Amino acid sequence: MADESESSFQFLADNSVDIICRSKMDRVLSYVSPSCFSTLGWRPEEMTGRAVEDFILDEDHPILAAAIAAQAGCAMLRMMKKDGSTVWMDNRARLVLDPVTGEPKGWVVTMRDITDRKALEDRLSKLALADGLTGLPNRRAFDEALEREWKRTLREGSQISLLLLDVDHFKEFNDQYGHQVGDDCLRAVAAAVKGTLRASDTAARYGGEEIAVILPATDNAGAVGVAETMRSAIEALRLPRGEGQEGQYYVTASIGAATALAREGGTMRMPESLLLAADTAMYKAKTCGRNRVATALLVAAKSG
Ligand code: GH3
Ligand code: MG
Ligand code: MG
Repeated sequence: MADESESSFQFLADNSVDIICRSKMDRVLSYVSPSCFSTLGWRPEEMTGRAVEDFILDEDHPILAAAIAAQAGCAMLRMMKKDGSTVWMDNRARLVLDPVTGEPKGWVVTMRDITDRKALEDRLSKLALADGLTGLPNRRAFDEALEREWKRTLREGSQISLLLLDVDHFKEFNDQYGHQVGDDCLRAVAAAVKGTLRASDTAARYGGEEIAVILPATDNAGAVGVAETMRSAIEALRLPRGEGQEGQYYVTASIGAATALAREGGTMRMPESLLLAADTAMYKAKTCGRNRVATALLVAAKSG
C-alpha cells in the first residue's frame, strides 16, 4: 500500500506544472519535481541537497520564518531563478507525520509561479490610488500622503507646506467649450503642475478642478516660490478661455499656500487644519482678483 501511494505521488509530482518538493525537517530538499526547470531554470539535481532558503530572496527569508513559526500552510515570497532574476511564488507546505510515531518528519511543498497575478495586483492597487482623468494621485492617495507627512513633521519638529490650486472661472470655460474640452484643459493643467514638482512633492487631484500639492520640509517662502512657478506655468499654456473687454482671456489658476510649523506649545494637531488654511488662502487669492498666490501660516503642536 505504501509503495502504491509512493508511486502515485511520484507520478503526480513528476507531471505537475507546479513545483513539488520534499524535505526532512531541516528543509534540505530531497526531491524537486522536474517543472523547477521551466519555472526557475534550475535542474532538479541542482536543487536537491540544498536548503530551500538557498533559493529564496534574502529579503523574503523572514516571510518564510514567520510562516514556519505560525505553522501557516502558505507563504508568498520571491525565489531566485538560475539567471539571477526573481519570481513571485505561492508556496504551500504540509508537514508529513511519521505514520507510526506521529512525529513530524518532513515537509511536502508545492510552489506556483504567481508573477502575473502579482503584476496585476500591483497594477490594480496603483489604479485604485490614481485619478483616471489626470493620472495624478487621487483624493484617497492624497489623504494618506498628507497624514504620513503631517505626522513626520510633528515628530521631527520641522515644517510642511500645502498648496491648494483652483482653476479660475472654470465653469465659464466648460460652458463655452463643453465638458470634453474642459477635461483636456484639466489634463493640461495637471501636466503643467507635475512639471514644476520636485521629487519629494506630491500633487493630487483634490476635487473637480482643484489640485493639492504637499511640500514636505518646505517653509512659506519656498512654498510661495513653487506656487508662483505653477501659476505662471499654467498661464504660459495660453489656453484660451474666451473673449472679454480686454481681448482674449486665458486659463489661469489661484493658489493658496499654507505652511505649518511644528513647535512646542503649538495648537494645531490635525492635518485638516493645514487644508483649511490653504483653502482660506486660496479663497483670498480669488477675492483679490484670481491668477495669484495667497498665503497662510499656522503653528502645529510638536509631538513627543
Ligand atoms: P472660480 O474662479 O471661483 O473657481 O470659478 P469656477 O467657475 O472655477 O468655480 P466653480 O466651483 O463654480 O466651478 C467649478 C467647475 O468645474 C464646475 C464644474 O462643472 C467643473 N468641473 C469639475 N470637475 C470637472 C471635470 O472633471 N471636468 C470638467 N470638464 N469640468 C469639471
Ligand atoms: Mg473649485
Ligand atoms: Mg474654480
